[in-house]
Amino acid sequence: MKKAIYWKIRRFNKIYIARHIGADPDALGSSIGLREIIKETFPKKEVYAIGASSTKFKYMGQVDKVKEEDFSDALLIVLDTPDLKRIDGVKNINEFKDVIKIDHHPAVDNFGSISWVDDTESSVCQMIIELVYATKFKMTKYAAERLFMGLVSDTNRFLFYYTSPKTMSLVARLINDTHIDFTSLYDDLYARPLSEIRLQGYMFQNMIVTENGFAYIKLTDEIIRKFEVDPASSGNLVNNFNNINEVLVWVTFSEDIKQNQIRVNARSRGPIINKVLEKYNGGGHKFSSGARLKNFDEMEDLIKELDDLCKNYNNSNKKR
Ligand SMILES: [Mn+2]
Repeated sequence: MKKAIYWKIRRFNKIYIARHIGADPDALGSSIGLREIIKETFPKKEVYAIGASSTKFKYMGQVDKVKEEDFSDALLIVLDTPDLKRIDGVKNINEFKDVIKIDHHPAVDNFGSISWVDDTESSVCQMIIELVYATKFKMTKYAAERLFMGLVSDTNRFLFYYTSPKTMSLVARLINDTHIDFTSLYDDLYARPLSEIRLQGYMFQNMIVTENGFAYIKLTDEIIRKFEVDPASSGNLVNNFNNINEVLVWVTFSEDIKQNQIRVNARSRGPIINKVLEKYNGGGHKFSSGARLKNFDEMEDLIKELDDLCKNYNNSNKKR
């Protein structure tokens, strides 16, 4: 599989690397990292990392501005994106001559003449490191930093369950080979503005926790503005609510006036939540999913369903 990916990339002179909308460090790190790796290995190729640029994660590197042109002789590589509709910057993958999919989410749409999908992988950054070490691709220090940051971010500093011995050995090899100063990278990844910390305090104080262990917080546009953050970063705070004894599943609902939708970020430390979120224009991993709602009315249905999920989970675990 990895060798086939290498040979396919080798065959194309023009390559576009895409990832999901609402880019996170894994999406940015894998696409920008892979761009640098392909360019280092094949300096004559035209390689672009596409999708909207991210101010929040600008330390991950620059994306390329490309005009919608003729893609008919180009290869498209889609990273970290399980479904066609969430590919950032690509309306129709059929415009490209060929497509490769590399992802660690449970598959939603099957696409690509080569599709390397493995949901036991911690991150797509991990998969790119593996790809380099299994082929003749050349790693660079810049790419290694991006890949390290994406992997660390997606595993929440090696905390999540899909962190494996393979994760650890790949990271050890990466650091050994490239001598990246990895501890200094944490400043970029984890330094946060005071406004966000204050919002987090508000969320801890005001989240509602049901007797079944379901916790949620509704963040209206008014509150998000008051704390001077944006709907995306308020949603990302969901990651800081793990390890609470009384909470099994927790969700943030952030109102996004510009997009006219409610961003839903959900996490779990037991019940499998992605199947529920899929019904609400979303999806993701078993214990980490998201969705988009049209309005706060839809929120009530989702709250009910996730609360019931927790209730059933508690009941079935009691019986054992
Ligand atoms: Mn990812």
